[in-house]
Amino acid sequence: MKFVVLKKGSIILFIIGFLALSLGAVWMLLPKQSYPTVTMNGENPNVQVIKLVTGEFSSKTEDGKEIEAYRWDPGTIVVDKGEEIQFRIYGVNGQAHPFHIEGTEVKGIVKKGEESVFNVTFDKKGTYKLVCESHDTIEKNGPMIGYIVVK
Ligand SMILES: [Cu+2]
Repeated sequence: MKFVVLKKGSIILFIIGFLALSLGAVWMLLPKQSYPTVTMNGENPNVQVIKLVTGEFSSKTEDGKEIEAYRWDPGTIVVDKGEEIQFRIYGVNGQAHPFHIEGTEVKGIVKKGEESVFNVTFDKKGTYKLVCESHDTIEKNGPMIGYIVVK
């Protein structure tokens, strides 16, 4: 008759190994995509939603001249390559901002009190400019240019 002799140490090792495998299996089954600090789209969790507004800085120089600059806010956005992004841009300051994103087919207009919604996926890494065609330079009350960093 043969007996299998189990030492206390080997039983503990077996239990630890079993627990590690179980935890690994649970971790593998968990959903992989999470953006803890960015709003997710409730209807489609695979689309990352980025919300912006149009803003305005205004001031007066010492000789009484009014100066102003329109801005996208936030002005810099970081997204992942190959990820579907939904932009939701709400018009607060300025009547209308016709825009395009350089290096893409994206173009549209943001009007005061309205939300402009479009989806875009960036297939190449780089920094893309969101350009307001009415306010793209300081002379035209800009620069109203946002930077989309695709990593
Ligand atoms: Cu503008």
